[in-house]
Amino acid sequence: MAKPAKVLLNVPAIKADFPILQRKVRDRRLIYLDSAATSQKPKQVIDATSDYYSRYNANVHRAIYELGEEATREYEGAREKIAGFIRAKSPNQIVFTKSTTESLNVVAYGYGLKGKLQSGDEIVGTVMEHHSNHVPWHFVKDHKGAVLKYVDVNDDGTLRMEQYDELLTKRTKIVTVTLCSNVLGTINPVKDIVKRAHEVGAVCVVDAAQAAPHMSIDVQDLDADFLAFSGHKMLGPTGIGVLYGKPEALDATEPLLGGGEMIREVHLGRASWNDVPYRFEGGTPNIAGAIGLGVAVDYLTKLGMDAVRAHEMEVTQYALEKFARLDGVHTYGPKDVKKKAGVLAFTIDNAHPHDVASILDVEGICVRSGHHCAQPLMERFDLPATARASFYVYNDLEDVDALVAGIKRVQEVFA
Ligand code: C6P
Repeated sequence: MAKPAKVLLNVPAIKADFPILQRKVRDRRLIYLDSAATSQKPKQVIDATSDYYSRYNANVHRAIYELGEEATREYEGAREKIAGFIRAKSPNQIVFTKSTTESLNVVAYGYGLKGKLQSGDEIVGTVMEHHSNHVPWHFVKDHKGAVLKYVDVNDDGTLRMEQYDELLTKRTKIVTVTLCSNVLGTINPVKDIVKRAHEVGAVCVVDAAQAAPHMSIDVQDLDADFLAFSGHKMLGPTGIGVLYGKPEALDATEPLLGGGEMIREVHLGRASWNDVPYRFEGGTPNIAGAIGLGVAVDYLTKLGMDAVRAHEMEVTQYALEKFARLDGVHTYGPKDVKKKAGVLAFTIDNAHPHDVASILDVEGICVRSGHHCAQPLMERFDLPATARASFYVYNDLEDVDALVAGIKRVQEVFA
């Protein structure tokens, strides 16, 4: 029997809000441990998107009739909620994109490639970034001659912070880092990294894809210049993401997409841009997605982000203790839950991670296996792949117990 959780979140009540968690997989209770890939959605979010389509579907910022005004009000209302959620000074600092990937590409293209960077200027990333925070900077290297440098990771999965002392120079123009690793779960000291970037006159671009869903973020306190996250990992719909930027950083960024809504005036052969954030939202946006994300933010706010984080710390701590007692099972990343989010990458001796995930699937347990779109990190740890369990608000200690029982089953198969 799992020990009862401290009452941080009312998990049974939360589970009841998620229609998918009521279904069975292979005749077993669904145990969803892949929220780092994408979270499940509560009925409040599902209803909000369907309500938009069934009651007030119209384009935004274009129509003066009632439906159009209603859609615009809800879409802009979502922007305000998201600004409040990350404590941005103004909703105008919130750009809707389709994902973290798009947000980071907007910055790499518009600030890096088309912005003020010169050949030989340096971009400092880290070895633990997701491919979305590697590849866009490769474009800046390939097309602008920027030089890429990386901070390495200690064996315990924390960043080698002392390397910033050597890597940050007057040539550094961009420092980029993930707030939380999608493999190791490491929560990085981003406030300190932003400060160091500013000391050499660089901007800091923060990937908050794995942080925004799980902990409270204060962009003013972090002092980040840009910060990116995705709606679908934080109970919201797929196809909606956010780019936060300081006004001066967004002003210095060229738009990636040209088209409707992002312009002030268009003449044959020339055009001028609309104000931020609309300058970055060319074309009809994902209106239902933005509205759904606004409702996801309401849901998380009601739970309280500090309670969300405390709950996940408890589940992760419990999992780490249980895993430590399993012979032949290895976990990666910090063991101290104060430095780690609810992401647990693991390997089992003599079992390929894909086989681990397949056997767990038979038990109704969803975990991800593979390189987790973090190949440079896997190379650093000399691992071809790992399995990965990741926890969210609807997971409890019983889910961890089921995972541990599933791992024992895997070990029996490969004994
Ligand atoms: N990581 C995972 O299973 P998108 O796909 O654009 O919503 O998010 C990209 C992304 C960027 N940064 C980090 C730290 C991420 O974890 C992700 C997405 C998922 O780990 C899917 S690969």
